[in-house]
Amino acid sequence: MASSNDDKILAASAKHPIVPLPAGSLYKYGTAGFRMSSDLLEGVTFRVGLIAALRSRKLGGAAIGVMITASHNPAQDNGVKVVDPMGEMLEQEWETYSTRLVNSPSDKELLETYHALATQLKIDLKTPAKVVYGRDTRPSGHTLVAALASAFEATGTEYVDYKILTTPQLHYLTRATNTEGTPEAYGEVSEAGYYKKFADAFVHALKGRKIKGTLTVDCANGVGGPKLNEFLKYIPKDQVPFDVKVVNDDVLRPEVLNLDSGADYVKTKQRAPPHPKPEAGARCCSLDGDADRLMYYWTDAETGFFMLDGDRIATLAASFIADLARSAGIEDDLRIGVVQTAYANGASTKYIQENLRLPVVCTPTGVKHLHHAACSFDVGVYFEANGHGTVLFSNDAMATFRNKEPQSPAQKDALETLSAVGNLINQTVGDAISDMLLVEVILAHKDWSLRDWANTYSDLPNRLVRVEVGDKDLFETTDAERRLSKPQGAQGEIDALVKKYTNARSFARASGTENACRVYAEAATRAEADELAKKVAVVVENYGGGRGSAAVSSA
Ligand code: 16G
Ligand code: MG
Repeated sequence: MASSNDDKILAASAKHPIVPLPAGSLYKYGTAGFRMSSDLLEGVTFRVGLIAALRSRKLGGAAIGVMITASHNPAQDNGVKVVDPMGEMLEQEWETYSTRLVNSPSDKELLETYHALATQLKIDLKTPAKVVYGRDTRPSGHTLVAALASAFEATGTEYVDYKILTTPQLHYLTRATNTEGTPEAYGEVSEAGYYKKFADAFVHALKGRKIKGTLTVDCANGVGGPKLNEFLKYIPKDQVPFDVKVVNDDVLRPEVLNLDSGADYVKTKQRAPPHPKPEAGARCCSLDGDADRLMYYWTDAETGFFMLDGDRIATLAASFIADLARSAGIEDDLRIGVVQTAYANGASTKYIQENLRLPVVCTPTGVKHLHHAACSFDVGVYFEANGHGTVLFSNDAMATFRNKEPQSPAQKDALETLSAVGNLINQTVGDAISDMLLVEVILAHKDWSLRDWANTYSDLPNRLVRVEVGDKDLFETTDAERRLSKPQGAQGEIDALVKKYTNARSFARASGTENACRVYAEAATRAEADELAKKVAVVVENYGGGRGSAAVSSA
């Protein structure tokens, strides 16, 4: 069993040691991979490199992606996650294998677990393997990619270091690498290929329509800033005037990353970033630290601050695509559906079902669940309220747009727009830059302002509360996280509270990213939503072996 690679793995592991955690704690591959203070991550990342190499060998040498980012977390954090060949999130079972390998207590046990996994999963370690990787702008990224490279050298794995990328760019490159030279080729295998693909689709999808006014884009001082600036160079300005003001794009001072800016700030604080102060009525949007979430908003004297979140982007995209499908005469051939989580505002769900007459599926939180559910439609629109999402088009749907014989100029126009929209939306994962282009295209087609978009329906007032509990693992959910199955009795108390309010809904779940529970409540009025959230938070605290009072934040 022992091979020369074993000595190399042992030697490399000794250079990137794992930091022991306090007894009873484990490193865990969560909804966003391993994410924590960067001081703890070097050994973890080396071991994730071993997993990525194993995964590639398991899949006959298909390229696997690894992204180093902690998204909207503070600059001192970092994270590492694995991307499957078509750009999807790592298959769920492999999260468990990753957790097992990463928690091996010593170099020797690491090697044993590595071989045990290879045997269990019938992986021939002589199969070639390939991994492509990138990192965001965090300074700790340097050390972490060096640990990855060590793992690939030690295991004889081919690798490509794409240096600084947004998360969706790494997903794009993973898929492009694996589809190169096939009929499903996703695009040129380079960062420039990404810009070319989306710039070209943007021009085609606009079909001569004009984008009005200036769009201000807050990049959270993250990797989205330089990448958006680069992207804009690929737009033929003479054909498509697109006036974009890029702000908060300072990536040279790590301390400003995600500071009072970005999509997560806008969503959780429900306000515009204070710097630079947006002009009254200006069309604004924010990306998060790794450019996979998007929020639109404007501020003016009449309305104050108004936010258009993931639910709004989903409804805008779904209504646009459904209208195009009707104009193209293919509405009966195309199953269009929307995927949301329990956090979607009830008003958006009602609007999709009753006004757009489209089916809605609710899944647990986390991109992989939504993505999976969206695959069951010909056109699956999925968005989390936090602004992460995309639209998936099946190969059949794309073929229909290309091959259907149009019966009129209007049908031809609709089919061409659908094709371009299919190319414009990143098929691998939610992508703030691609989503932003989609929103701009739709607003241009409809000749809508943000206010017109906002007028489609009224959100129910809602509140999100973070509750510190002794043990969040006491809380187990069912029905796509909408009900608690454990602890016994808790759901009954929540139901009794919800009944007392108008149009109300509330649920509690353990966070997948922090040691806390989250409570969401919505109701007909702001006062009712706030009161219900507070009362449900008290129930959660009581059942969770309470630890101090509930910390309330708006949502
Ligand atoms: C992660 C998820 C995001 C989810 C969030 C919920 C991915 C790539 N990211 O950021 O989709 O909304 O966790 O956090 O899946 P929570 O479990 O702490 O509420
Ligand atoms: Mg992100």
